[in-house]
Amino acid sequence: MAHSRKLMLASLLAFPVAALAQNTRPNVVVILADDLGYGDLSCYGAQNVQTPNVDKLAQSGIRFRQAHAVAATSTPSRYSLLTGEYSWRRNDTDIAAGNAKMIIRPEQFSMADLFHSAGYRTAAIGKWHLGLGDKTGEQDWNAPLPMGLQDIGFDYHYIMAATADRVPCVFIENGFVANYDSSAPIEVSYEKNFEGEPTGKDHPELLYNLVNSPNHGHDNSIVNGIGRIGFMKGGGKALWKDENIADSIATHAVRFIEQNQNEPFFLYLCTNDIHVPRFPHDRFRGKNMMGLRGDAIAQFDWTVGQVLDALDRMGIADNTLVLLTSDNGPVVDDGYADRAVELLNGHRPSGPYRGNKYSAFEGGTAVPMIVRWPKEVAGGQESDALISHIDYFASFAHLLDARLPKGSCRDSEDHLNNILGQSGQERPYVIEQNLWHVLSVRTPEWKYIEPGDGIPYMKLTDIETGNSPLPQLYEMEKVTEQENVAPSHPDIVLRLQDILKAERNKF
Ligand code: NG6
Ligand code: CA
Repeated sequence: MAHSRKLMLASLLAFPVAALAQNTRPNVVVILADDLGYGDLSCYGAQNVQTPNVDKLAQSGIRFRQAHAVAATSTPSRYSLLTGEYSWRRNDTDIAAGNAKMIIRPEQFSMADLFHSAGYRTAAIGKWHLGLGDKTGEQDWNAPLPMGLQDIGFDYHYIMAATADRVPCVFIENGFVANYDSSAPIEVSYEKNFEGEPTGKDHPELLYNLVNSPNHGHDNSIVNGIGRIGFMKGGGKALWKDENIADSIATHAVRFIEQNQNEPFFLYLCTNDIHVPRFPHDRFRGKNMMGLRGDAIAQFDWTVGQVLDALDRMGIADNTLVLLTSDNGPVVDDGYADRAVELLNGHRPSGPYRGNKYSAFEGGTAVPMIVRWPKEVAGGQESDALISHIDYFASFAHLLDARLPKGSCRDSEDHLNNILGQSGQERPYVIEQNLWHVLSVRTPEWKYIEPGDGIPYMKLTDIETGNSPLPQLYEMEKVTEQENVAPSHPDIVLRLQDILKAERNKF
């Protein structure tokens, strides 16, 4: 791959990055999709579904071909992005329950703190999945939460506590349940059901919107005719309707943009799409050949369009840096009988890569990434620079010319030059984490997957996990990680093992 690395048109951009911060303070909008694969957008080769808004963004910006999330699942991936610290340095960053405590604690300097301290208005809208409140399982959902996103730098938030398939199925706005219904007090447990409440397991006849896939769980509480993970009671009119989630998220994002159009803002916008349960609004249904999974992609694209339209309407698109990416690779059957597998029709969610979400193979963490900033970045670019979400933090710090507190974002390196499509020093390797905490080192040419004792194949989701008791080495020029060449390249294995060891022992 090394010989094909190029930054098309990048040389058009002659300004020194360091000179930017003083006179240009762009708004920054990070759009983080959920479980959207490398091959799921039409600008990344998808043919069974069209994503015109995302494609337009790519045409007027840079499309990255070697971008990586830190982890192959949501919570560790988001933790790393928002803190600039690898999730695997901590043991409490695995897929969080809906009643997990705040994983990023107030004393940690977050990406929102970075923007907030630089004078930006900051917001988190959409999926959160990084815990709320100060103690796991002890939140009182009927009162303002004692610890929330306001304590880690967000001026405004309108979020789902975890995922759409986990209780509580309500939005939280500025630390309190949105549209709180005092006639239906909320209780949440991940241990036991509440007396008299039906579950998907005992009352499958009540799953009128979406049935769970066999053996996948998702059969605890029933909300909106869909089984969830975890138990909840109450909620009343605060309970979300899955078909309206994208509208709620887009509406709040657009409102935040409108209200802050005259000051610099940072918007961390996390869609629920295309995570399960995939239950998009009627108006996105049936327009592609892939069923609900394709409809959810179309709905994601619509959300992107809403944001871009708002920026245009406010006349601020020119000086707004939009960065679109996904938290981890794709999954087809992730727990609901939505016919996603049967209707793929030849579509390859992870593009050319092996493995999907959860996996140590590239499909787990290779994600789409698009950057657009019309004022400073020429459109129509493609980049093969190796990028990791871990570096967004230090790169944004550079963009803002901000000083960082000691010990903050300690794994993050400044690669603003690459993110803005300029040539310059590239990250020599990225580190990837799978669901079993197996780490890989990916360089432009090689991929080393450390040995691990997890299952090699996840039957539930039909995913190759990349786990093996043996060290694995792949030539990435071949992309597909088929032939383990570790035995014939002991020197390279050793070099990549050393990198991993050094990273692990760094702090
Ligand atoms: C898994 C869920 C899956 C999804 C995932 C988290 C089962 C069998 N599977 O445990 O449906 O919710 O967690 O996905 O319950 S993530 O993208 O938020 O990390
Ligand atoms: Ca995810």
